[in-house]
This record gives sequence, structure tokens and C-alpha cells, in this order.
Amino acid sequence: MHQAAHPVASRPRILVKSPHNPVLTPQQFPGEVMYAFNPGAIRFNGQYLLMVDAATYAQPVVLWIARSDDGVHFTPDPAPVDWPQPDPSHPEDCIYDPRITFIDGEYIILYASSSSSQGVRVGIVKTHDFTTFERVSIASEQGNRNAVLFPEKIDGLYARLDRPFGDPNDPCGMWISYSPDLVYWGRSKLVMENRLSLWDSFKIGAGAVPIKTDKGWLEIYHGVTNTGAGFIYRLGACLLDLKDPSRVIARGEDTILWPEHPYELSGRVGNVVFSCNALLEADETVKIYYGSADTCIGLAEGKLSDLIDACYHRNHLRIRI
Ligand code: BMA
Repeated sequence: MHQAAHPVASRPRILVKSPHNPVLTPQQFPGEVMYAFNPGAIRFNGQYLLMVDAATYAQPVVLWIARSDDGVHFTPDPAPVDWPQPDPSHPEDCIYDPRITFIDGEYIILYASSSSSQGVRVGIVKTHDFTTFERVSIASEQGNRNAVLFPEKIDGLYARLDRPFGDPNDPCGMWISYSPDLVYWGRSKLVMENRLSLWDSFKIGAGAVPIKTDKGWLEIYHGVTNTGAGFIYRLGACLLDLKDPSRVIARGEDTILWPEHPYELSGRVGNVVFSCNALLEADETVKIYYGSADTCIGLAEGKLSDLIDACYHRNHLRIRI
């Protein structure tokens, strides 16, 4: 009776993990790659293109592209991305978590640009061909990452979600900012915060490039629980207003993807699933390539309509404060 009324454990999954997981591992790369994770993803030239955080023996992280015809079997390029020289005002020594947005005929990549002297800032680089890359700006003050650009201008302005923070281990939420030119950003506003009694109780950050739907912008984001034994990173979904994306229309109360398999539970940083992308296919399937334990890459797929429904889902077990 109880189970029938609340079939939580047996309810179907919103996102189904690929039987081929992990679909991309460090061992597949030609260089000395120790960990390959958190890719940006996009369709390019009829292929699936992942831009991967690749941690090598020599450098903390380089970005490395891998390509696939079928979305499951990936071949890394022979060498990492030829990243443009750092902006002299911000000597970046580590780059990671790229999010790729196609807008106005260009691929714009927002990423975490980390400098040992200046902290983490939002970096922006663009490309037309994924061979040559051009620097656009360092687009935030110190203490900001998880930035992702909307695929359309809002009221004539570029719009991005991001996460400003003081100490990276402080609770922090997702914000929105606008720009006329990808250089100057403003009108910053808080969009969503952590929720104390749920899976995203400690901190949250934008994940995927938002997908435009008739119900609003679908945003897949990550949420963190702080346990005595460390963080757990999971994914969730929300809908933002199409005209004013600072307004949250619906936010699911349950996580839609969580670490459960050995390749997600242990590695460079265990208990982590983390996404920088969500690709909408012609048949309305959404593919999410996610970092597993900051070590390798998994694929999870779901239906767009189920992801939208998940944004309206309420958890009957939640303690309501
Ligand atoms: C976040 C980012 C991600 C990483 C995650 C889990 O703060 O640094 O790149 O995947 O932590 O370690």
C-alpha cells in the first residue's frame, strides 16, 4: 500500500546511463593523460565533438577535443587544443570546464580561467572551426566559474549564468549577467540558491548550455551535498523564463543523475557526476556527456519531455522548513 502510493524507488529514471559507459577514458588519449572529464559538447560538421578537461602529467589541465560519428565511440585528436596565449592582465595557469555555445555563427567557449596569483575567473574564447581559437575576454572579477552562455540573445544582449563565490567552499548560488559584447557584463542578479533539505543543499552551479523549450529554458545544473566524508556532486533540472531567465519557473526537487557506479564513485575526486553540456537531438532525446569522478566521461540520455516534467516534480519525503 505504502509502496504503491509512493513508488519512488521503482519509478523510471529520467536519464538512462549508456551501457557503453564510460564512453571516454584517459587511456584512449595519445598523450600522457591521467584524467579526462567535464567536457563541453556540441554537434560540429556532422559529428559529436567533446572538448575535454585532460589532466596530464605535465600540466594541471589542457583542453583536448575528441570526435565521434555515433555519439558513443570517440577518437581524441592527436594533440590538445592550441589554446590562445593568456591575456597579459590575467596569467592563467589552468583552464577547465568549457561550455560551448553556438550563437550568431560563432562557437563561444566559456571556461574557468585559473591563475595562481589571481584566482578563478570566467574566460571567453571563440572559434569557427575548432582548430584555431581566439581570445575574447576575461569576463569576471576573481572568484567566478561555472559560466555558460545562452544560445540566443535576450533583449539584444548576450546572457550568461555563472557562479560568483568568495571562498569556493562557501555555499553559493547561480547568477545571471548580461553583456552587449561578451566583454562588459552587468545587470547581475541571483537566480537560484542551494536548498538546505535537498540534494543540492551546499552549493549549486550552472551546467549545460540552456535548451529553449516552449515551457522555458531548460537548465541542467549541478548541486553539491557536503558530507562528513566529502562532497557529493549530482545533477538536477530547472526551467527559467524565456524572456526573463532570472525568473525560475520550476525546479525539480529530485536529482536526475547521481554517482552510483565504480567509475563515478572513485577516481581523482570520487562521488562526482558533473556536466557542462546537454545536446538536444532531432528526435527530442537529450544527450548529456558528464564527468565521472573527475576521471572519465559517461553518457546519459533522456527525453526532453521527461526532463521538463522533472522540473515540476515534488518530493513527498522532503522536510519542508
Ligand atoms: C568543481 C569543479 C569541477 C569538478 C568538481 C568536482 O568545483 O572544479 O571541475 O569536477 O568541482 O571535483
